[in-house]
Amino acid sequence: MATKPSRGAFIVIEGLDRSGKSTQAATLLERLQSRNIPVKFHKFPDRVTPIGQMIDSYLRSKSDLDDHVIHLLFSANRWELAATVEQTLNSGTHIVCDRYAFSGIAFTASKPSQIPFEWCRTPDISLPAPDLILYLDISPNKAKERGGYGEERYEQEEMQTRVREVYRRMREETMAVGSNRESENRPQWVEIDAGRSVEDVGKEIWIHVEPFVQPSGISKPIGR
Ligand code: T5A
Ligand code: NA
Repeated sequence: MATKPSRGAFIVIEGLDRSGKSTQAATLLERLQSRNIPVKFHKFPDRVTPIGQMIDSYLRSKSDLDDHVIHLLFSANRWELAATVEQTLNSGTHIVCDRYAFSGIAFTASKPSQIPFEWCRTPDISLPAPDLILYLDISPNKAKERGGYGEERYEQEEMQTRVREVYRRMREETMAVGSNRESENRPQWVEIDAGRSVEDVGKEIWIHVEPFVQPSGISKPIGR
């Protein structure tokens, strides 16, 4: 049994709808578990909680909500689990998380209602920040060819094209070298070509994840 690290790594998988996030999260979990590396899985939206049920109903177009309201519910859904995330990391267990605050910002900021980017960012400020963001990049055209596309509210090509642009902006902002203290603690954002086979994408993900899951653990405090 591997020893528990000082603090676990918070690894987030992001990307357009059908970019393969859930497939890769499952592969990564198996890889970690087969090496006896302690890991817990989260997924947002977590459709099980009372807030998550409202989100689920909205996404399946069974209910309608103002764009601001649904945005705040997505954020509240993350805040519901923030303390658990922190406890898990501090106990030395890693977290693999399928979507996080970046999805929240990218999707709302891409809506026709043109809610300002800064407004979209605000409710998620101070949430535990990931150490590593694995952004699965795919063209909306290619994503569309994959199974199940078009069943939920945001799964249309024009929307996904805008979402991809917002992800690009967030990547640039996250990776920009700043002089402030926060920049020392900024997450690492890696872009992965998700248009390849499940195996190839999985191999590349592992190359980026391995340094974060060493027995020595993560020494820096959890970011915000
Ligand atoms: N949302 C989410 C917000 O608006 N605000 C928020 O704050 C958050 C958190 C639901 C929606 O909510 C929005 C974003 C979304 O529009 P969800 O529950 O994560 O979010 O959506 P799901 O429908 O569960 O997942 P996705 O559509 O995003 O798909 P995945 O997880 O990216 O893709 P996956 O792995 O399920 O694969 C899709 C299909 O492609 C195949 C799979 O077998 C599957 O059939 N596939 C591949 N095919 C070929 N090559 C590969 N490499 C493949 N990888 C997978
Ligand atoms: Na998914």
